[in-house]
Amino acid sequence: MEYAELANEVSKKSNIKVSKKDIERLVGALQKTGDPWVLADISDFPVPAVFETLNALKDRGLVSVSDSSVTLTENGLLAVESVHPVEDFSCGGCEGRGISLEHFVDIRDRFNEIQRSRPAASHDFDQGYVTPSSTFSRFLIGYERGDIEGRDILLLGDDDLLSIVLGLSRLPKSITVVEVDKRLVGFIEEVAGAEGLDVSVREFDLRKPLPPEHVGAYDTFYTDPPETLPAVDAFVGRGIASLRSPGSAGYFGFTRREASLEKWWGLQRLLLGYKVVITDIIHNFNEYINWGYERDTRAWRLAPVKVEPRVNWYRSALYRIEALPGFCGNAKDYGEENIYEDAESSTT
Ligand code: SPD
Repeated sequence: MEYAELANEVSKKSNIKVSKKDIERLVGALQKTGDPWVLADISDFPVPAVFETLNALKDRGLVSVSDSSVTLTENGLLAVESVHPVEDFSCGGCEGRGISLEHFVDIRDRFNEIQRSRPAASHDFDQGYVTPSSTFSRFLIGYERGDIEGRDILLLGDDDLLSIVLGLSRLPKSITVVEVDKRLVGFIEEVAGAEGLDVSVREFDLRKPLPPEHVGAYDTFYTDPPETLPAVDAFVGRGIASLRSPGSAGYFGFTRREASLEKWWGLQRLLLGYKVVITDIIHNFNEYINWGYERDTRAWRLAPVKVEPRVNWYRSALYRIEALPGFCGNAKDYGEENIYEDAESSTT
């Protein structure tokens, strides 16, 4: 099979830049699973393009599609014989993040308990929150890097409830949350009251520039932006604007499920423009719990097989950045603009 030609065809049809390497990963994944969501996960390119590729493979008679799965045909099996199989050699102990979960176990256990009564993911705000282990690991890596203890920390959006883990640790100097969803503001305030945590929460829409008291006021920020470049610019750019000095650090998630490598390049150019440096990118660090409104999304409409995901399939990399002398952030006002969707989006 000519993978480069197929990549061009899919790029044209989906309006998403797809490479030969992307197609090879999908073909490798087809040798392991027929579940469309797991295929999208391990193929690591945007969902609309993954599903467009499956359609193209079907047209060529290389896969067949049933009510529940996608399967390589006999011709398909012959065609993919020479492709590198997709393997998962990640460490079971740390769930592949490279950070042992066996520290601060009392905090981990208390957080696991508290988050059980959290608000459900809201479609209105494109929410899809991460597993408690992912949230806890964000705290652990920040602690390991010296970005938590004695630090002023800003969370730009907190549907992952990191403020509660930080509060339980009692290590930061201050914890501030800006969050658009009233339900989450209420939940975090309620937990903070009940557990005696020092967390300040403010309802805020990140399409607006940060109020002046938050600019240049923090040592560390965390955020998990929607995946379009304008949204990343708004969330991460505001995070950078909130940093105090060179050496201050930021953490955020960025996926391949809704972002091609072209978009990753756009993100990295944007970061370099703000004069921050990328110190870490940890593959598949964040694992998202299926959000419950799958059937109302574009991904569902495009899926060649209409089965609900049986396992968590949406993951993102964790980026860590550090500010350099001369760094600057984003103060643009996006008004009511819809900055949350583009050709690569599919879970909104
Ligand atoms: N819309 C549901 C899934 C949302 C996941 N968002 C991930 C953001 C990563 N930056």
